[in-house]
Amino acid sequence: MTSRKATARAHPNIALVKYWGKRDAALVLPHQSSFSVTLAPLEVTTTVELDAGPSRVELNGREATGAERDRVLALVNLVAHEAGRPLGGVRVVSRGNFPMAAGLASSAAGFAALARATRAAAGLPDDVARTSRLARAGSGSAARSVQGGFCTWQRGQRPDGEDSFATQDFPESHWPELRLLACVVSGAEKDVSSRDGMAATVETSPYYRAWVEDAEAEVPRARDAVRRRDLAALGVLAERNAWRMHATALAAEPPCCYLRPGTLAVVLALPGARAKGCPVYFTLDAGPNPVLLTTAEHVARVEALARAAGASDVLRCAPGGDARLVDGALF
Ligand code: 2P0
Repeated sequence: MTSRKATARAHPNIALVKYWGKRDAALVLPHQSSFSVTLAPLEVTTTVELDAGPSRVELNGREATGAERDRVLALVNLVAHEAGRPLGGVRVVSRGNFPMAAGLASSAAGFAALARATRAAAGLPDDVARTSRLARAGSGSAARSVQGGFCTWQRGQRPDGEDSFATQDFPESHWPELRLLACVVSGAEKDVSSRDGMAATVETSPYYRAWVEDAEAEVPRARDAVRRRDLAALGVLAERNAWRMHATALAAEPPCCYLRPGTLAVVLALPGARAKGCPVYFTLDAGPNPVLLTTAEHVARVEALARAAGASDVLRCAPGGDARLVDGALF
């Protein structure tokens, strides 16, 4: 046994080929593989202390309760199982450095940092596959925030999920000029969570099977575009994958619509910008706020374009590094 307390930091990620739908809700196993890039300088820092008296979980300055707290404690229980001993009550404090209104899931970075820190606090050796599987149990997309750069989360085949985790395809240094601009067009809380939206889509969308087949086939193509640092190829692919995810969700009963007028104002401005020689493409998660892909050279122009189309805030990001242990505990 080494430490009883550890702190880790991880970046959120944005999927270029999205995860949308679980084949096993309890184990968080997806129907299809997905592919993403981490977003620096956005990050979440999480400190975990074991044997800390009654369990307490604090997320972004407030006490977590109910399902949110249960998901954190369930992850700690999985670590106790792997360590082969009880870990006692835990204290968890987690804080992000980016506004929740940006609609970038802090859960991906949060569960990746929690998985990394809890394993370290329990004295378990660093192991990216195990950490990714563990993060996945907290929130699917967190599997892809354990390593930096560009990662694939393989759906896997096994019912126990042991082969469903993310691995890094390219480190952040592979494409340092790539920029991702998170554009805030609406700060309103979404009506339907990703978890509920994807469950409804799996159950009721007549397009769901086509979505799964298409997305699975897009992953190697997206990887190839990144390998070649081909923004146009990646951008076209990211846009069509986002449209297809939303089309599948829109076809659910009742329809699952994450688009808002401000979303369309930004994304419909992009073809005109491209026609004028500005390389810019979008992707869109389960929310109204688009993320724009461009290169360092064009960032100022793309930000101006997004603001002119109505974005109230624009967060400039670039590919980030691995989830890592850090000094500077939060308590
Ligand atoms: C993704 N999203 O691939 C997709 C695209 C949103 C749209 O993963 O239920 O918070 O905890 O596994 O990971 C958001 O869903 O869902 C998500 P759970 P998660 O990034």
